Amino acid sequence: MSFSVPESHPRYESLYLRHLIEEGYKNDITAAAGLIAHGRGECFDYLFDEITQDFAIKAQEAAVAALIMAKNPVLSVNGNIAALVPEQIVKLAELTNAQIEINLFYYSEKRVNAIYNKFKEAGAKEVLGLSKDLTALIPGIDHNRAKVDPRGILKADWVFVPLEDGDRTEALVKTGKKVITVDLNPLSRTAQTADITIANNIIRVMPEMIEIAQNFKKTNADLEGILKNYNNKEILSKAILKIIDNLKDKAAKL
Ligand code: PTJ
Repeated sequence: MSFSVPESHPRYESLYLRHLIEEGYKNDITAAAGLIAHGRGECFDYLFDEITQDFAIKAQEAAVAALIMAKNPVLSVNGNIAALVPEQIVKLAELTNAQIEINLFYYSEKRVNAIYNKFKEAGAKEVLGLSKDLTALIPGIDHNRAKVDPRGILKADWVFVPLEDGDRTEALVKTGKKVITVDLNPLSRTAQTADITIANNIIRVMPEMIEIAQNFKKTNADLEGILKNYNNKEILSKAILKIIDNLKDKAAKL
């Protein structure tokens, strides 16, 4: 499918992202429900003026610090992530020595293979989570998502799970793992359960996290201090208050 919207269109970027998600769907990468999830994300992004807010920068910095310091960091990827930001995931994995593992809510071998190929094309040296490698189980999940690769999520200490549904985050936290999520909805179960919640659009998060990782390395940043001073409840509360204040401001300006 070609994308014919002119760059001069005021909603060009948003429409282009929809196009990527649609293409993903047509190529067996994105689940049908991924289209709905994307629309929900768009709605919350409006409430944040479609820009990275201060609380998101704080969460992104803590997330990068955690991934760099982790013993076994894993970036868990699904169909929406493969459609929107495959190259940036590969880059962040390189910078943080993390593994990339496919883990799908709407599992099918066809989708796993299409997503695997997408990450290989994006330059990934290794991608875990092929169907034949899902030989371990995360307790507390009743569906396919429980199946993981013993080299990846099973032994991970920190797991990055962007655009996630809630029950796996809870199960991962229960097994003692630390979870970083990216979710524009600060009220979602995932957002409320994760150790670090980045309420920002994945399309902005990835390049910003890459830049943060590069800067942290260059400046020898105090990663332990950054992580120690991070308070996710405070960040979530700021995200929710931002929505309230923003709506009040907009209503007052009418
Ligand atoms: O590829 P699969 O089979 O693993 O399925 C992936 C989806 C996303 C369909 C599945 O995990 C799902 O149903 O997720 P949910 O429960 O809809 O949650 C996704 C969350 O991501 C929602 O709270 C959205 O607001 C949020 N979201 C959507 N797009 C973005 C986003 N957050 C950040 N950036 C986005 N671009």
